[in-house]
Amino acid sequence: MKTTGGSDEQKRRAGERAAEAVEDGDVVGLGTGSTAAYAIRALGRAVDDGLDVVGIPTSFDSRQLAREVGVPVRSLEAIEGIDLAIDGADQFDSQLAAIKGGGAAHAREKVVAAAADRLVLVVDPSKSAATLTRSVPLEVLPDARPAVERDVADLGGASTLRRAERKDGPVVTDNGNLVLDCDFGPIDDPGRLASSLASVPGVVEHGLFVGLADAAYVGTDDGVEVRT
Ligand code: ABF
Repeated sequence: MKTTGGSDEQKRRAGERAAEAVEDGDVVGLGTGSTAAYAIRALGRAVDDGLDVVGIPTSFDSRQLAREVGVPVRSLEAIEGIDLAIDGADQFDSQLAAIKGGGAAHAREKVVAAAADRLVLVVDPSKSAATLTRSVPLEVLPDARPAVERDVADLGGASTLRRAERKDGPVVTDNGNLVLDCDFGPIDDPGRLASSLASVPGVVEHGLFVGLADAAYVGTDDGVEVRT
């Protein structure tokens, strides 16, 4: 997966600090992306040392990684709740509203985040913004794409179909859908845009996470800054 922004060391610090917050017996949401991957690897080492956890993957990739490093996984439908979800973000603001979906996994990421008692974002400083400005990913039913593009335009956005980097064709999500990256310019009211996007028929899920995150662990060059 393409990674953005900060250094691997910053990402590693953020991910590993979040893994330290996991307690024995926890059910943990396992996020997607390069920063969350550091948390999953750290959890694997903790499991080797005797930590008892169950991981709930947010994507095919996070499931594969968890299996490789020895974190026991279960599916979301098999559990009753999640203690802590650890996940990356593409951009976040001072209210901890976030744009996610750079890895095309935001639908399951949001379900896992909503089911969790706590969501910790693991990020590097390049993700921090006073106002959210990045394109908002929409997971869209393939047949609904033209209709969704028209509705996005009515909301003041410009959509671009996400294309696969190494293949000739669109990105297809783990759920068999397409991704539209929608540029709304600076997003002054993320909550209002989130409500509008949630009501567009054919949008399976949008990548605005508002009121879900409890903390952001920001990996820096010499430590981790915890924002709440
Ligand atoms: C997932 O991976 C996404 O929601 C977000 O788009 C991306 C962040 O990746 P990285 O940590 O590699 O920047 O969490």
